Amino acid sequence: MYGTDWSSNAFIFKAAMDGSHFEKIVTENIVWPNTLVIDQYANRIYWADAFLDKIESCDLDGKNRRTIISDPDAVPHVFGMTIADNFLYWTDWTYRGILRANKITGKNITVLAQTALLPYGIKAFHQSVQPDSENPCSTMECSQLCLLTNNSKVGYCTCGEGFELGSDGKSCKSNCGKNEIYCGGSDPKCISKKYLCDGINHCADQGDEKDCPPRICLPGQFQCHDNKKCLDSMKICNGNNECDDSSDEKYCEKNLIW
Ligand SMILES: [Ca+2]
Ligand SMILES: [Ca+2]
Repeated sequence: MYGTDWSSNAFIFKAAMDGSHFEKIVTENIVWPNTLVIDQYANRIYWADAFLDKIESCDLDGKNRRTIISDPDAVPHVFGMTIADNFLYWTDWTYRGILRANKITGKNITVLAQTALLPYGIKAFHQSVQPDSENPCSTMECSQLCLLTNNSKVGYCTCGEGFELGSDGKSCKSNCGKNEIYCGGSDPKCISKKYLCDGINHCADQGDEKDCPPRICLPGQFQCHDNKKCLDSMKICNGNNECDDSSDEKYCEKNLIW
């Protein structure tokens, strides 16, 4: 996968589909990389910089960088971009429109349509931009996640936070912390005990709202476990014991997983 980052030191990165092998491949002369697109046939990436008013391209390792268009009048504020055949198509906030140009020369810039509001993303839908390829995950029967390594022909099973992989290498077992409860149903996960009996269903199987004392508080409010007080959620884990039984400060050290 490829992505852009808009931090004070903007960059373009590549990484394997499991997040490993992260590498910044473009770090210089880049400010507001709004959009990035892969030309799968030419093995190149294209991006638009809305601060530098440029569209640039490089190969999949960040080498052989080329400027395709550098012209504040032609590309004043690109937002989204896509590629099909020999053309780059993009949206521009200053033009409020959809434009295109030759992807190699950057020439023949044409306004294809104007939009009433600011245009955001743009995608090309065609068989040619979604070529068939083998998906190693399709036969692996992972119960939660299947991730590709940097070798796109190899996948492996893994589990979301709060779970660990079973000995069969496919199934996932819950591994909740002591201040968490296990949520079952269609979206299995671990959640903090803070969300037990707060009047809002956090678990797909509603397990966090079963067998609760009668609610006297509004949904989303924390009901002290002695059922004497209702607290706004901001008062949970704020370091002050607002409940007489301190139950608002009981389950606080573990990070939350929604
Ligand atoms: Ca709840
Ligand atoms: Ca508190």
